[in-house]
Amino acid sequence: MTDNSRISSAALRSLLKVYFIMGSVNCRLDPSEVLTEALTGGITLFQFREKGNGALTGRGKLELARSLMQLCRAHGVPFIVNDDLELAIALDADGIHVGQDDAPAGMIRRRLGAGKIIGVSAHNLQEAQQAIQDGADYLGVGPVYPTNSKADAQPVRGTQLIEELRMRGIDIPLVGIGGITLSNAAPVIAAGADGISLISAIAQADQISDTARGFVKKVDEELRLRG
Ligand code: 3NM
Repeated sequence: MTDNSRISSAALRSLLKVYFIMGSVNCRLDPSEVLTEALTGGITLFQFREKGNGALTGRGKLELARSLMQLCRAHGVPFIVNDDLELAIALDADGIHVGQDDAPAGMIRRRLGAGKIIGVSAHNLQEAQQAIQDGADYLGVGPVYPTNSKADAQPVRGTQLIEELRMRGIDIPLVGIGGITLSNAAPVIAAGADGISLISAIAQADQISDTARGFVKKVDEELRLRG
């Protein structure tokens, strides 16, 4: 994205449909191969999240990030960096996703620039309201279902939190995250999410591109049903 104006909600909602998150520790195959397959399958947004036991740091992390960003660029899919503001700036990434312990979105935007996408994880109504006030572009809401991909995950919320946020008039673009698979994705969209965010269901799939394609189809169907 070369434009320096803030992304519209409509554009962001469609980018959030199938939001794949991954780092080297999540992959059985080479990360570039995993991401290439996922892009071929039609993922709509990608987040580089290099975290957990054995995660790369320093130069190795930077080099992997750069090569994954190039793959995203070649497919026209925006590249979001998890947490690491300096990395996002160094790469001129398309955006950043931060948690509750990180700097507020407004402060991040001043460093990154107006045109970048800023996502914030929210686990309750108050965190969602605060993130919106701070200037987040979208929320990640979870964990919807039990997950093995995040060591410090909060208690499972089911789809109720998403429903509650929508019922209270929170209209910001939003994805559900945590333990989402092809067989439990539909209720996340029915609850009011614009999309789903996943690590293991895609990164660990036997047929990565077919699986990603399946998620795109499922989300499109559910969005149509929701009307
Ligand atoms: N954030 P999987 S749950 C990165 O609740 C992350 O904020 C969560 O991985 C949150 O799709 C989660 O393999 C892990 O369950 C998602």
